[in-house]
Amino acid sequence: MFKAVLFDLDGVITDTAEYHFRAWQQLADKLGIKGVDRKFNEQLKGVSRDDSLQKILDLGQVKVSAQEFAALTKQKNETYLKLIEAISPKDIYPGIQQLLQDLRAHDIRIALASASKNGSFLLERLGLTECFDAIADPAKVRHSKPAPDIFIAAAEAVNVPVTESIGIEDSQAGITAIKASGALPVGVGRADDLGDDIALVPDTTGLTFNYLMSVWKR
Ligand code: B16
Ligand code: MG
Repeated sequence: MFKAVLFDLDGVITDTAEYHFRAWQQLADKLGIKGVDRKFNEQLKGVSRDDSLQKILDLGQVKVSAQEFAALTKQKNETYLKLIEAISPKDIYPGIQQLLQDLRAHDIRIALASASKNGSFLLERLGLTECFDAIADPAKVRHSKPAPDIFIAAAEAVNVPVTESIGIEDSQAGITAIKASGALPVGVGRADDLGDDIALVPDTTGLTFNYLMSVWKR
């Protein structure tokens, strides 16, 4: 039996992936960079704030100074924070609360493995902080997704070997990170985006405790 579940946040627990996308789109528009569409956004999901901006600047072949770079990431975060201003427990994706309860009832550890520096704030706003045994700090890991560091840190934070953990992700970068960590990946999304070599549910209603058990036994 698996001993821990390592959750991504944006796009798995709630729909903030959409707000990250809109905030990046606004910034790209201001910079006159075209092509930050939903397809391109698949490359940004799960990717840190700095790495996301770099990908957008590369797309537009735009170069900025270190100072401008910092100002742009600040601007994006301010836009994002405005977009999530009204977020509340009603925004938790369907099935997530039940899954968290079932995991707790079966004594499975629960950790957050989000790339987002807004992760703790969001869990608080969603009323989910108490449901988590640990929150891995993305500011403290050396390499961000697609590197495995945040998933390894999340498993360590709950004292479970990462190989006895399931990681849940909605992003290409995150699935790569889970695979590299040694945890078992479960994707929320489409095979076209996440690959056809992993357990996949189209949306979070498929993320039941029984489903995770069936995936673990495969
Ligand atoms: P922040 P996740 C990731 O969160 C998002 O998918 C990604 O779009 C975002 O750039 C990254 O967090 C950093 O977020 O700017 O709030 O620190 O999917 O790993 O939960
Ligand atoms: Mg995500």
